[in-house]
Amino acid sequence: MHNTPISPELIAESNLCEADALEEDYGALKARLARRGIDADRVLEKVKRWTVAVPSWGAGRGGTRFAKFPLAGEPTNIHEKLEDCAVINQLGRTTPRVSPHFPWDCVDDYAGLRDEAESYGLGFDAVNSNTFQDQPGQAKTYATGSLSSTVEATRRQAVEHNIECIEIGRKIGARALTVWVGDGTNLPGQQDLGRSFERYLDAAAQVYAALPDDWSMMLEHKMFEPAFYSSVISDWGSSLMAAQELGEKCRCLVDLGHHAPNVNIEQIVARLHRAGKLGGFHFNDSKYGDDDLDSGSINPHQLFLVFNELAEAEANPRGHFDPAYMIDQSHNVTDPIESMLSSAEAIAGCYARALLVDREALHEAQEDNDVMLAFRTLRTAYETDVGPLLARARAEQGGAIDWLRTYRDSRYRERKAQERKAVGLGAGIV
Ligand SMILES: [Mn+2]
Repeated sequence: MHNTPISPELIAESNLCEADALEEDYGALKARLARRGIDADRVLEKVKRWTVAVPSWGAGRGGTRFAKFPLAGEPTNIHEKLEDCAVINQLGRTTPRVSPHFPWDCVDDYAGLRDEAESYGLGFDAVNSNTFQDQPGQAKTYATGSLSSTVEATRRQAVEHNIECIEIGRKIGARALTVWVGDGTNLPGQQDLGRSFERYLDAAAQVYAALPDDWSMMLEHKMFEPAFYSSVISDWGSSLMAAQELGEKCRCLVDLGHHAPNVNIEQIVARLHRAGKLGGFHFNDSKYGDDDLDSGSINPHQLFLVFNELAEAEANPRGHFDPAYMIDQSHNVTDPIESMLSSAEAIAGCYARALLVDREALHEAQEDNDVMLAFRTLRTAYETDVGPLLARARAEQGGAIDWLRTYRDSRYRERKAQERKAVGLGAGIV
C-alpha cells in the first residue's frame, strides 16, 4: 500500500458523482469508434499503460528573468517535490516517474531517497546535469561555457559534474543522463563556431565513456537562451552530429520549445527516428520562444501531429525506438500540480487520438496521392473527443475523473501552506 497524500476515500466519493455521466459518455464514444472499426477498450488499455515523467523542478513555481511569484505551500526541497509529484500521479495516473536535477535535488542519502519515492509508488527518470549556472564554492565559472569552454579546467569540472550525476542516478535507479548546456555566445566573433563544437564533442565523449552499459545519454538542443547570438548545440542537426559521433547509447532529445517559431517539429521527429536517434521528448507549449507554457495550451494540433509521427514510429519502428517522455514546463502563475495534471491529460489525449488514426487508410491515401483523403484521415482522429476515454483510464486506476475539482476539494495546497516554510522571492528558473 502506497503513501497517499490525497485521501483515496475523497477520490472515490468524488468519482461517484461523475460515474453515471462518464458511463454514458464513454458508451457514446465506444459506439462512434466501433462504426470506424476501432475497439475503444483496446485503445483504453494502451492509454492506461502510457506514461510521461514529470520534472522535479516543475513542482515549484517557475519564473522569468524578471521575477518569480512564489506560491504559498510550494515545495522547498526534493522531499516535498516528491510528495507533490505523488499527488499528480495519484489523481492523474499518468506520471509515475520523476526526473531529478542536480545539484538542485542533492541529498545525503540517495538510497533513502529512492525508498521515499517508492513509498509513493514513484520511480526516477533521467537525471539532469546542470552546467548552466555556478554553484556556491565552485572553482571555475560557466559564464562563458562549460563542456565547450576554452578553459581546460572548466571543461574538466563540467565533465566531472556529469559523471557525478551518473553516479547519483545509479543509486536512485535512473538509466539515462540528459545533458543540456547553455554554452554559446552573445556577440559575433566571441568564439570560433567550429572549435567550440569540437571542444564540446571532446568533453561530451569523456562523459559518454563513463556511461554504464544499460544507460543512455540524451543531448538536448536549443536555438537560443541563455546565449543570444549562437548556441553550441543549437538545433537537431548539431544534436544529431554529436549523437552520431559519440556512439550508440547517445540520442537526441527534442524539447518542443527549443526551435524557431513555426518550425515543423513533427518532421524533425520523423528524421531522428529514421536515423535511430530519437531519444526522447520534453513537452511544453509556446507562443513566441521557449515559453515553457502548459502542454497543448497554445498549439494542440502540433502536439497531435508530433504524436502521429510517434504512433507511426511505434507501429513501424526502425531499430531502437523507446523514447523517454517528460513534461518540461515553467509554471509561473498557476499551481504547478494543476498545470502538470492538465498537461499530462493533454499529452495523453494526443497519444490516444494518434492511436485512432486509420494508419492503413492513411498509407493508402498517401500512396495514391489522394491529398484530401490523407488529410481527412488525420483530421477525423484529431477531432475525436477522447475526454471520456482518458477519464475512464484514470478512474479504473484509482485516479480522479474530475481531477481539478477533486484536487481543490482536498485542500492539499492550503494544508501545505501551513506546514511548509515559505520560499524566497527572486528570479526563478526558466
Ligand atoms: Mn527541456
